[in-house]
Amino acid sequence: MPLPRRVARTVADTRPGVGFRCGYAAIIGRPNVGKSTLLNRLVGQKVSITSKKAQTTRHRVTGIVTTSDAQVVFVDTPGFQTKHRSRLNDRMNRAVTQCLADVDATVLVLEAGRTTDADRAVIRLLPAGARVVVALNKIDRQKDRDALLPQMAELAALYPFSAIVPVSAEKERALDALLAEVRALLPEGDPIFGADEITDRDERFLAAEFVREKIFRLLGEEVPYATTVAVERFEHEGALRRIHATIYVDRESQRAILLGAGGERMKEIASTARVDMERLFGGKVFLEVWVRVKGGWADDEALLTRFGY
Ligand SMILES: Nc1nc2c(ncn2[C@@H]2O[C@H](COP(=O)(O)OP(=O)(O)OP(=O)(O)O)[C@@H](O)[C@H]2O)c(=O)[nH]1
Ligand SMILES: [Mg+2]
Repeated sequence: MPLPRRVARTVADTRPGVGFRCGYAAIIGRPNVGKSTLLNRLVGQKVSITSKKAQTTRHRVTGIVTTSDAQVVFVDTPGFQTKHRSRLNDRMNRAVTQCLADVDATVLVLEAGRTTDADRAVIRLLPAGARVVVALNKIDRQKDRDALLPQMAELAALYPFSAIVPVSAEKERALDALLAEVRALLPEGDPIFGADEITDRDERFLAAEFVREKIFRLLGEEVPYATTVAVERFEHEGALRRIHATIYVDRESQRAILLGAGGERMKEIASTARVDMERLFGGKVFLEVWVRVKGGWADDEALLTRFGY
């Protein structure tokens, strides 16, 4: 799916013209470094799901930031991963490399204080001549700021980065400085999206993602990775949205874990997902969630395509 290059019809609150910059910026990095948290904090709303577990993000998700002098279309990507092989993981890694070729700039997210082999594998993906800003994230965990200097020196030797900015996505520290560095790498041009647009993903996609987020947050280590979510029906009834979602799992035993005793866990997944939907969509949501077993879905090319991967 190519990134759209359309020109917005009406752009309120912005002053396109001389000095206005606009473009796409990929957010890449190994799993769990805080890419999606960073995207959400830059945008000011949750458009990309997050959790403590690695490999939460599975799709390319855009988050649009429009200021008086720039529009940056950030593209969150799945954590690039080198350990587990499945067709799903192959697709996710491919989404990262394709995205790198399509964007004007890249934000490489690393954890402040440590550069791992997995980080170095991501740096090797960077095309020669790419414009890349490093976000050294989670500085709130870092007591000693001087400890970042050797890491910054090592990074500078690995790739000619345009800038290295220590930030905290969660505590919203230095995000303006990061945004300014990204803006400087974009071409001059008019905005692509309207000033009030925050993502190019539709409500149907976001609804499925919010359900998936709760599974990642509420369940243990196994089930989230064996799970995908599809929205089967999405209907508007006046101001009410009526949404029917299905959670697909790999095995029967996982269905029982998802449901929990008396269906309690399922109820919690659905009710917390509904709260997120109502907040983002700005209206009441009726959400019904079913669980189905579809063995081997993560290695079935036809099913992966049907599930939007
Ligand atoms: N302390 C601290 N934690 C953070 C910060 N940013 C993100 N996190 C945490 O890091 C964990 C992973 O965050 P995500 O945003 O889901 O990470 P990701 O890089 O998108 O992960 P994948 O999608 O799995 O590749 C979550 O528990 C976040 O709360 C930060 O600035 N400080
Ligand atoms: Mg993510």
